[in-house]
Amino acid sequence: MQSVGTVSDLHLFCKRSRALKHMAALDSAIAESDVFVLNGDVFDFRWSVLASEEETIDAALEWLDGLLGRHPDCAFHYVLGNHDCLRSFTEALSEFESTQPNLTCHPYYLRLGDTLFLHGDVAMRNMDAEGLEAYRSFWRYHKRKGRLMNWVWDAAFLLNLHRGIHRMAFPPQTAVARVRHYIDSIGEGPESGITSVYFGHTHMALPGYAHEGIQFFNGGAALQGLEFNILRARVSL
Ligand SMILES: [Mn+2]
Repeated sequence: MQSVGTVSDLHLFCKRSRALKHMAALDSAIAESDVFVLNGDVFDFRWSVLASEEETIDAALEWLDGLLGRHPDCAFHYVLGNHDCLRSFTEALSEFESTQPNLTCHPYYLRLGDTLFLHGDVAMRNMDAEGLEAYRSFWRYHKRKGRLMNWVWDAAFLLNLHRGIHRMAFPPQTAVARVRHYIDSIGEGPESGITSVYFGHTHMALPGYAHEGIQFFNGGAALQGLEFNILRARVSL
């Protein structure tokens, strides 16, 4: 058994992110983990408050460098999400990865023994690998949103509308069935020995949702007004 921790949807650099409040908890969780999975949307290039894309890339790598440096004995995995799969960032990240002994990056998913980690943007609709590729191709070249849209979302968060929006878009049964559809399509379903799946993206915390032989877990999101959990898995390798 290995102690594996995971977190998703920190949305660092988005004004509505509350991730910085959770840094001490994140460091403690990593200190107790042999393996730690960053499960996508760690950084938010769509809503970055920094001056430019380049500045956001630099700040993201600096943040990662600090994190990896503080925990040299932990094996980190970074599974990309839709908000951090920007081509310019993933190119810089892959160069950075080659200089880091304890970091491995994964564009779509990571399997550790009987457990699968994926960001969860496959919950948008029923997707196979090709469908996810099509969805991601939009985000790879996505430009940062301007002040007006940022203001609209600020207002939605103030009024707490975002909670209802996520709840309506992703009822647990629907989200989990779509994630299941994807993992079956890539041959990583229960027949292949998978028993647990960790995903994020939907911003709806799931403490363990049983669906046809698999337990699904979601830590929620470190955004204003939403439930957020750093999760711990016991993975048989
Ligand atoms: Mn996402």
